[in-house]
Amino acid sequence: MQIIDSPQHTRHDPPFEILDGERTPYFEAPRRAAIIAGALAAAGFPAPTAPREFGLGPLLAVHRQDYVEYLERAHGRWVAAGLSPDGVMPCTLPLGGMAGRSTAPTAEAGRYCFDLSAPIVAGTYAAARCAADAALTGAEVLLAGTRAAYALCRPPGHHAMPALAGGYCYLNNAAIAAHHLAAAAQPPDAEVDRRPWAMAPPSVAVLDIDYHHGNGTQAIFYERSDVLFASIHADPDREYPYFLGFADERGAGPGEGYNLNIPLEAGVDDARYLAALEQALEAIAAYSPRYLVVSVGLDTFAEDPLGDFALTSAAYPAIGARIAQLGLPTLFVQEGGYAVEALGNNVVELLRGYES
Ligand code: SP5
Ligand code: ZN
Repeated sequence: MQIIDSPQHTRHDPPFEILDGERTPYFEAPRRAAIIAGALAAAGFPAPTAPREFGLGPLLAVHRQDYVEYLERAHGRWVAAGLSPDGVMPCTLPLGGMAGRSTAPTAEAGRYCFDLSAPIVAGTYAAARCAADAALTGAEVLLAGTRAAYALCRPPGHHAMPALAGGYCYLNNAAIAAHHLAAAAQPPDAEVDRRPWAMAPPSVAVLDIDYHHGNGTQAIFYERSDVLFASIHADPDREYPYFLGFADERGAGPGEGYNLNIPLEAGVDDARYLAALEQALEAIAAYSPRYLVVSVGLDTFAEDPLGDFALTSAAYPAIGARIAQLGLPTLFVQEGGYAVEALGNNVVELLRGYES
């Protein structure tokens, strides 16, 4: 198991977010990554390697260029206009046909963000680029033939849409890595081997085990058949992100049938969760991908302040072991998890379960 960290992450440290109408200290804080890194070291995992820099190319394969350019300039423009140095946050949203053309800093903030949990501070862009590079470095580790890698990405990514930030996410690290793997795997040579199954395109599965639905990853791959997205999460009928993640979202066009959502009720325990995981992994096995990317959220833990599942720490080694049974080269990408006192141990347990 190769570990890749994202050392620029400390530059992203927004003071607050607005949750259910209340100003709240920012849950997705730098100490999360420090705690995970400390727990991995204490458990004897190899020392993390630094990400290599990939440039903009792999980002622009899943994000719109004007959005990435916005992320880079947003904080500077905002502060230059005399707005709060605490960070860029929308306050007027272009919904219901109010498309508009305004280029005001506050208008841009609304155009490129879907909630009040993704403020942009001075170091956000550098941190997000570093996290995406960590995921890409993990993808390269798999392409080089190593069985598994863990990218300690911060900020996380799975809520980030092609041109929208939200839910602590700016660049969709897992989607960027999954696309990189799908693009790198060479299609079989039809001239050499004409068997129908040998002509199938190389493919990647993304398994999202964060408590929240990975709306960004779903949206990015919704019309594609070369990346299967499977997600187990709190039912959006009661939980964030509310507007995506229902079971009837199955993909569209050429991607129809390549999106699997398993929304769950409150109070889900270890056994119930493992049964849902079984369903997701059976779909992934039937798809026969060449690589697996796992969006790892530990906010399924019973003590998590944002979740309502009831998983114990004993669930995580079982989840890791069951994922390992797929026998696929696997890239773990860190997403959420806010019960900080248990977060490091739960990541260690998941990865140990995978390696056992
Ligand atoms: C990466 C990730 O896990 N992002 C999660 C973002 C969740 N933001 C909104 C959460 C809604 C809060 N309502 C529940 C409050 C429970 N006290
Ligand atoms: Zn989450």
